This record gives sequence, C-alpha cells and structure tokens, in this order.
Amino acid sequence: MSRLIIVSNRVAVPDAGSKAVAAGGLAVALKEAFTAYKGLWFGWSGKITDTPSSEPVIADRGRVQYAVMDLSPQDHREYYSGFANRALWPIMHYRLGLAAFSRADYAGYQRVNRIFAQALAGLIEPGDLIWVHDYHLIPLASELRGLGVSNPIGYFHHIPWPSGEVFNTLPASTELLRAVSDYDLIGLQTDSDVHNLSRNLVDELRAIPLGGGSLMVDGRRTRIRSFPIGIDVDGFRQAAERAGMNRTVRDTVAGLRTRKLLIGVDRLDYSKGVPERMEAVERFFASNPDQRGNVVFLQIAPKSRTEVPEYEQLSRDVNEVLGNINGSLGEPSWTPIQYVTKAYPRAVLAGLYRAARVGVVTPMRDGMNLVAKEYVAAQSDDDPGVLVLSKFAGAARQLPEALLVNPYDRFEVAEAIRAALYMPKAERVERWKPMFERMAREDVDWWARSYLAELEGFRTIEREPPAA
Ligand code: ADQ
Repeated sequence: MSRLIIVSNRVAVPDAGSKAVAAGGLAVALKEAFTAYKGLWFGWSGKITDTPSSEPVIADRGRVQYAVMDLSPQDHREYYSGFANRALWPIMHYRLGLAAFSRADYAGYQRVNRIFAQALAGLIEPGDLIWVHDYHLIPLASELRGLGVSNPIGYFHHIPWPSGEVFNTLPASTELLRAVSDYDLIGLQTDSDVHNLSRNLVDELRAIPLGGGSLMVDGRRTRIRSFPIGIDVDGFRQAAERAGMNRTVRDTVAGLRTRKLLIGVDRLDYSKGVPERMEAVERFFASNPDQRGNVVFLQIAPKSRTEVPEYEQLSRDVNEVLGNINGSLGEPSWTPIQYVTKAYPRAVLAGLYRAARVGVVTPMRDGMNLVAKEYVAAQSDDDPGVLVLSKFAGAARQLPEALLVNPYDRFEVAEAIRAALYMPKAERVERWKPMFERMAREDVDWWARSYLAELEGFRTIEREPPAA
C-alpha cells in the first residue's frame, strides 16, 4: 500500500490510544483517503516555543503517522499572523484595503516554508504522494524540489484565487506565481478560480496552455483544475435527524415558541459578511414590521485569528452593529438578533440548522463555504428550509437553486429573507431536492478521490535533478 503525505498549516494530533483521525474540517475530509493509503500528516503543532526543534515530533496513531513542528514567536508572527493572514488572506478575498504587506513577514513566510521542507524531506520515501493544503504553504513544493524531492506534489487552495488585477497588487506576486506552478497539480474550488490563476500565469509568466488544464511554465508542466470540496452529507444528515435529543437544540426550539428561526454560522472573519448580514436583517425588519416578534435571527460566530488587528476591529464592529439593532428594534419580550461566539459540536449545529427555516449564508467572498452545504444536508426532505446564499461563495456554483444574493446589497438580502420565509412548501422541496442530490453525489469522499486519482497520474513523470 503506498503512502499519502498530507501537509497542512495546522495539525491536530489525536490523543494517544486513539486510532481515530483527529476531528476538524480537513481531518473529516481525508478520512476516506486514509483508508486507501497509509498516511503521514505533517505541519505545525499549533504550539509556539522560544527555541523550536528543527526535527519534527512523530506520533503514531493507527494507520496515520503525525509529524509536527513548533513555531518560534517570530515565525508565528511573520509567517502565520503576518504574511498568510494579513497579506494573502485579504488579497485572495478581494479586500485590498485590509491587506498589510511587510518584507519581514514575507521573509518569515519563506523561512518557515524552508524549515518545513527541510524537516519533511527527510521523511519522504520513493512512492509517496504528497498533497499540500492551503495558502500558508504555497512555496513548499519549490523548496522540496530544491532539496531533490521528485515525488508527485499536489496543492489544494481552499480559498478563492482572485483575478490578476487583484493578485498582482501583492508585492511578492510574481514569485508566488512561480512557486505555485512548481506543483504538479493545483486544485482550486471553482472554474472561475482556475480561469483567474491560469490567465495570470499566461499574462505574467508567459505560460503556454497545453490543453486539459495543463500549462508549461518556465519549462515545467503544471495542471490546474477545479475540485469543489464537499461535506460528509450522510453523516450530517444523520446527525441532524438525531439532534432533536440534544439539550441545546431542544432548549433552542422550545425557546422559539411559534417564532421562525433564521440562522448564520461562521468563523468570525471579515470575508463572511457578518455585520453586513446583520444590517440586512435590520432592513428586513424595517420593511416587514409585521414580522417583528415573529422571527429571530441566530448568529453563531466563534472568534478567530484574534492576534490579527483587523479581526479585533471586526469583533468591535459586530458588537456595535448588533447593539444598535437590538437596542433600536428589540422589545423586552423579543430580541431580534441572538449572537453567540461559542464553537458547537457538529451534532448541535446540525440540529440548529434543521430547526431554522432560513439559512443565511452571505459571505462577501468565500472559496467554497461548507456551512451552506451543511445547512442543506441537515434539512428534512418533507419540510426543508430555504438557503439564502451569496453568489460570491464557491458553493453557489453547485447550489444554484438557493436564493442567490449579492451580499453587498442589504436590500436584496432582506428581500430574499422575506421570500424565503413566505415560500410555499412545494417550492421549498423543489429547490432543496436537486441541491441535496448533487451534494450527495459530489460529497467529500468524491472530492478527495477525484483529486488523488488525478495526482496519481503524475507518478510516471521524469524530472530533472535540481540544479546544483
Ligand atoms: P472556513 O473559512 O473555515 O474554510 P467554511 O467552509 O464555512 O469556512 O467552514 C467552516 C467550518 O467550521 C464548517 O464546517 C462549520 O460547521 C464550522 N463552524 C463554523 N462555526 C462553528 C461553530 N460555532 N461551532 C462549530 N463549528 C463551526 C476554508 C475556506 C472555505 C472552504 C473551506 C474548505 O475559507 O471557503 O469551504 O476552507 O475548503
């Protein structure tokens, strides 16, 4: 059985004695892949230590081995909080005004990628497939190739890839384009991401399209294709069916009495459009005064990246918008927007989605957005709720039967909320069914399987030895 090496920024090592793959997005996504391959999972341990070792700490957990590295405070500041989350993240999400570029951060980003490559290279065996995840690690393939690694190396980019006009505002843009084209296979979420990156490689690096998504860049061949990530549809659906027994779900439903529930669930991130969504809900109540007291909007948004100043500002903005809306519209007997910042187990989220008549998923820009898919998966087939979905989420391509909206237009979002609340059951079923069926076909196992089948095809490529 050959080995699959997964590399991701953050690696959660399961407790000793546990044979399970650790919980969390990517871990769930790769569960099936680890039944077809022996696994090695490499990345940052999540720990920050003053003098991190250059050797990874290895832990064996059933069929998956974990190899994790600590970061120094400077590495963490420059590589993670700095370049990845204050330069790449805003630029990839089209938020030029929020980007902060510093040469020190970029140098830290390159340094950590080099340190990771040096540590990982010693663990790679002939026959291993290497699959790298996300924007923290774009230069990893170049570093590995420089160390003589000739195995197939693939990359999956979980967030949007913007057009050249936006991407090229990054001072390091050309180097990053060169670095990403060192991967054999570049997986993106949507065809428009594929178009943006391919076009930019042609414009900036004079890449030559070879057909079928392949391009020749500086004498090397790379392939760029979309692989929209899915969810564990069956698991989610079953969790939603059982969730009525869960205390938090039961208490929430009982507390609603006859009120209808709108729900939003997001990491607190400016890409997710949380304050803009609250303003759209305010707009809805302003234009539909008869619905005051009859509808409640529940926003669940655990804080994330709190060390990054733009996220602290966002948190203050949300509190202000929320306070103003609840203060001006609320009554002693009714709070229009309920806001909680806790993370909940999947079973609770599934139950809350099912209890909600409308899922309001309105990111300003999103690679995919799994919450949209989870909301659809959690609905009952005889009385499903309605998804209001931003057309700027990658998920909109696979869920065209949702009520698609422009999240910048709070009037349009408010009207969609109204249409969703008044939608007759027959239309709700008619919209929900094809979305559910498509998601069930294109679930998370389908995603991992399709990507890996394509990456397997790069085993036979002859590679030049690295320049001395
Ligand atoms: P994220 O930006 O994290 O992912 P998303 O796809 O919505 O965004 O996934 C968030 C996950 O966190 C969902 O599974 C959701 O259930 C969970 N979650 C959110 N709030 C929670 C809470 N309060 N408690 C518990 N769980 C919560 C990035 C990209 C996305 C892309 C994914 C996967 O930004 O566009 O869809 O990777 O590729």
